[in-house]
Amino acid sequence: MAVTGEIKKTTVEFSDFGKHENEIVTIKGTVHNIRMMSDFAFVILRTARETVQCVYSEDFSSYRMPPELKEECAVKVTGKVVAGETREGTKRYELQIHDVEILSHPAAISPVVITKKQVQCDLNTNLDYRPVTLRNPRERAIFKIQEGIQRGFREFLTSQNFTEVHTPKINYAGAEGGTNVFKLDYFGKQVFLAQSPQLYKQALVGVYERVFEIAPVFRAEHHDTSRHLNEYISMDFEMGFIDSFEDIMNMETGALKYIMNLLKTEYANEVSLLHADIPEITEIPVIKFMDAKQVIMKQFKYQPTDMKDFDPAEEEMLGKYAKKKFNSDFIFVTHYPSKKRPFYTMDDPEDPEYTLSFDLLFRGLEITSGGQRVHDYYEQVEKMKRLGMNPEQFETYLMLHKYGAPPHGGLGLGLERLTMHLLGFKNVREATMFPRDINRVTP
Ligand code: AMO
Repeated sequence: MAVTGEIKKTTVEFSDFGKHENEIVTIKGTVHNIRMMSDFAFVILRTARETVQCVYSEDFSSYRMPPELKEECAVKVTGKVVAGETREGTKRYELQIHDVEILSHPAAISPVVITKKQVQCDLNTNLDYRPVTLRNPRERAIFKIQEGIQRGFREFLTSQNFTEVHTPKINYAGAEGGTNVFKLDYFGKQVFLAQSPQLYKQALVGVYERVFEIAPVFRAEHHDTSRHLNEYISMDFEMGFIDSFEDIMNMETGALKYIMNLLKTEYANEVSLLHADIPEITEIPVIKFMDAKQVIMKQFKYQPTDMKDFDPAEEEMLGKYAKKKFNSDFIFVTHYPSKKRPFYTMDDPEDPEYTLSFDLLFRGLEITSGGQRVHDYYEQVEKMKRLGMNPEQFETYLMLHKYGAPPHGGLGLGLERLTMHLLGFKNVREATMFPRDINRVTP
């Protein structure tokens, strides 16, 4: 026997029903729902991205629906494609059932109702039964949208001559500092799970000039909040030969415009199913960190407890400010205080108390951090020492600087956080396929 790579199709896709009007076709899928009426029945078939209405009636054929045909049976349905009309006057195709071949039977009935518009349970139960609850069309649309975001990021950056890379997740050092790093016993040696690809994406600027990565990263967050996960997908890029950190903000704005457009065009069904409010981006306003603090204190009459960072309430205020003043869902905040930014961040030569860095807020939530990096070897070693770090522990990282690095910078964008606010969710777990948090490592 030999295989040729040719994929023979014996069934049709729902998206091709228009080409088969009034023809007999066969389609594969899973029985999502059976609704019995007095003298006919609707069998709703779930396919990869759609639900297909199949109609059973003794008028259509001599086929009789067997009692063992149940929800979640995998089936092959043969029937006639007929066109009906939607309320909007467009054609809606359905299948008049002539025959159903049952390919597999579930062993048990789903523990949660997934056939209604929304999964009928609380978030915790939804997450407990994720392999099943994700079958709900609305639930799975969330992660189709997430696919679109990643695809847009990848397509846009590839068009800008970025190289896609994968960096190790078992690391010799924590990249972001702080205490939220998972320690791992690696054959008797202590290593860490990657908090971000930071050290490697910078190294790769010396190789490819422009790189990006979409991959999981790990943060040992010890608290249970609606915006923190212990494992999340970080969409990172790093680019060399920048003139200033504004180049990075421009690249991100370009990527976001591309992503939103892709969602509107190629994910329209999911966007409509989820009532997603896709933002219009023409330009994104920029405000300096200290000016943002002034806005918070003067316009919102709020007294911050920390003048070096924002708390979630302050981020929300800035979101409102951006909407009201600039009609923008996004706002870049630049020049964060040096004390709050990691060791690789370049200080502002005009005022070293602040950095050439930024965060991007989307509808009042931080979704990105980024900035220009230190590229000079001596400067980086000196900054590490100033921060109480031992440069010898970062010997491989410092090879970039020691053996020559162009001026560069980049950013990290949290996929789940972007999805969360795009879809108007209150909890980041709703935008996470299989969340890991302080209380959850299953399923
Ligand atoms: P930072 O640590 O700010 O920066 O992370 C970047 C973005 O990642 C998301 N994020 C999280 N999402 C869910 N759960 C978490 N626990 C979590 N922590 C962070 C946020 C955040 O804006 N190396 C830098 C990026 C860079 O400068 O290139 C970094 O990782 O959306």
